[in-house]
Amino acid sequence: MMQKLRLRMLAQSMPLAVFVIAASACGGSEPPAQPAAEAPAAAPAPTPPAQPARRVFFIEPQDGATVKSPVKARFGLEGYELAAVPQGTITPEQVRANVGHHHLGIDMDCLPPGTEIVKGTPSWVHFGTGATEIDVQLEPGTHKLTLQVGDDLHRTIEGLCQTITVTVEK
Ligand SMILES: [Cu+2]
Repeated sequence: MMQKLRLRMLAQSMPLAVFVIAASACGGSEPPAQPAAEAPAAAPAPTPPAQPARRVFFIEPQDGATVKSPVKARFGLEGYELAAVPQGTITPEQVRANVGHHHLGIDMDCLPPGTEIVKGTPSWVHFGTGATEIDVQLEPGTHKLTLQVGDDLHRTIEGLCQTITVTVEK
């Protein structure tokens, strides 16, 4: 008799207990849970993998300058690492990312990205030691000078090229 009564009381109090737990879980955790759940979802959206600004440029001569031969040319590079080409044979797997060296094209245009500047091409000078200047012998007249960065395999890098025009006096 007593056991039956106790069971009934338990059964009656169960729904109330469940309700109280649900209410407290809802009311207690709701306000802090919302901002916490939104933060990780919103964070990646406004920060795409930003490429650092990079450029290669002539420090001298100036574009359009009138100069005398030999012409002192000096090169600047930003947002990219300048380094000498390693000794020996380099495999494509050994090419260092975001590292390159200068190439000066005389009366040449920028080559498309990924083009190998073959060594021994007369119109292109490699600066494989990491050098950043040269005295160039130029005939009198107007000349195009192109400065282009290549990787360890002398392959041109996208966005790292500048062409200027100079006039060499007699
Ligand atoms: Cu090169």
